[in-house]
Amino acid sequence: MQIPAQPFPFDFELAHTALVIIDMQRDFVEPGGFGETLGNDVSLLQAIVPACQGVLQAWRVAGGAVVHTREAHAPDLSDCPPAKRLRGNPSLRIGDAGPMGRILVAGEPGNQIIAALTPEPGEWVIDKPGKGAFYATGLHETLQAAGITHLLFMGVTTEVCVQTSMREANDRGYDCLLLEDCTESYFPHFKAATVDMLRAQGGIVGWTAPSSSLLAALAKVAHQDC
Ligand code: C5J
Repeated sequence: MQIPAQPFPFDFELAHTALVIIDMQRDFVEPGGFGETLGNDVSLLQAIVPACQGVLQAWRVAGGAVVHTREAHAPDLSDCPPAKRLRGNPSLRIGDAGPMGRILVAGEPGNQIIAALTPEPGEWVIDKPGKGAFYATGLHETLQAAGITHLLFMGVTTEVCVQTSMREANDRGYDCLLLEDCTESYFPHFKAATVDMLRAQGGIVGWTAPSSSLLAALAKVAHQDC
């Protein structure tokens, strides 16, 4: 399959490609969660949910592999270095009681993936203690065992966990594409800068494309299969 993308068309085989959905968890996306409590406008993140849902649905119909990640720490915070915990907003740190349970702690209500993107059986769900999806998760080994060589990224936030994960993947040899309208930041200028820098210099980290390009390619394949 090939889709129009920047800086040039992106080629991939469905059987060797996974859709990676980064941290679409309630605490970041929903009103009343951690993100909003810190003063962020979560409506920016909520705005991408329909596009993410559309891609996820089409990707599932096509039979592609799906990875969901959550930024999540063990309840005893043994996987949260003080260097991470002690930065951020001192009034609400990782592990503190927040409006939807303990902040970024596995199993808490706010740590769950939003209902619109609930993982289905057979999809990989990765709890990651870092910003990147590859640090201390075994994700690389899982993808290698499944023969995955190409990754399509969606999720939040663009300049933090999405960008970090895409860079980690690029360094491990994956061809990566970011779906531009399926990722967002609390800071729109950070998203814009991230999208620009990822695809700069001939695709130094990877490719970017609107989800409509992917959907059109998937629809074409579905039509050929009929
Ligand atoms: C993510 C964050 N998921 N912004 N986390 O980007 O701290």
